[in-house]
Amino acid sequence: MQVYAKPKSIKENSSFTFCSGCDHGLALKLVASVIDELDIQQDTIAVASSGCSVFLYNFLEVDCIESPHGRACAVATGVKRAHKARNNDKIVFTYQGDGDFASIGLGESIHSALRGENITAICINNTNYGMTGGQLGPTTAMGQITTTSPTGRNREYHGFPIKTAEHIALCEGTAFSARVALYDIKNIYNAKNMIKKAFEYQKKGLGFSFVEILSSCPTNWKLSPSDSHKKIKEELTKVYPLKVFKDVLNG
Ligand SMILES: Cc1ncc(C[n+]2csc(CCOP(=O)(O)OP(=O)(O)O)c2C)c(N)n1
Ligand code: SF4
Ligand SMILES: [Mg+2]
Repeated sequence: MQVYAKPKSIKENSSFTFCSGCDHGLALKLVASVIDELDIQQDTIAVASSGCSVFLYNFLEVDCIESPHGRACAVATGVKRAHKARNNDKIVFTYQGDGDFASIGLGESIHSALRGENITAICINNTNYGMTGGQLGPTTAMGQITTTSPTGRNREYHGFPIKTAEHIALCEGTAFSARVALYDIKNIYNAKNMIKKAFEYQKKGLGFSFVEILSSCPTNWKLSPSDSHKKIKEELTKVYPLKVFKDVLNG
């Protein structure tokens, strides 16, 4: 299993333009490795959205389509269904931020899962609106300081964060829902396996598959890359446990 070699599904001569230490690059590399391993590069369509995840189309060597903020699962639904109707089934996946998937696009996301759309959604949960300057997002943890919660998220003013993978698992149309992280080698390998499983379940036609990736945003967290991973390991996994929440083929 290759993790560090350049996958074929990453564009030649491209170098990631994410901030130093950002997990977006690693997450994209894992997605590309899975596409290579499943030999589906020619049959895959990626749906990008707004936020730092949008740059996927600069790096992934697969067909990509851009969607408005939050609407990736709706666009993916249309792309998947239109190809299927022409007997030209494709592997269709979204690559979205937490603000995108779980706030502005929550309706599209949940209803795609409820309908059991046979697509895969990958959500990069960096606990803030990264691209726009680190504002409080739906997944900002209690007490977490952001540019719009300078004294920390609190129950009275902001309410509680959403546990996305758990919510998606509750939808009857969901075939697979898991949360992973990328702070060490063991977790990186596990993340890759979970992404692979999500794509395989789509290939089998089992329904909506979802992987939430706990990811670093060193720039907005104002932490070094290694302290960002420490924060994920020691703080965020307590709020957001790393787990498979639903797997229709394994109980
Ligand atoms: C309809 C709409 N509203 C707001 C924006 C501005 N906007 C662009 S990126 C972004 C934040 C994205 O945050 P997230 O989805 O968590 O992705 P991240 O950058 O953290 O990876 C916002 C609010 C937009 N592009 N379109
Ligand atoms: S703002 Fe955050 S999520 Fe966006 S590229 Fe920089 S570190 Fe990554
Ligand atoms: Mg985000």
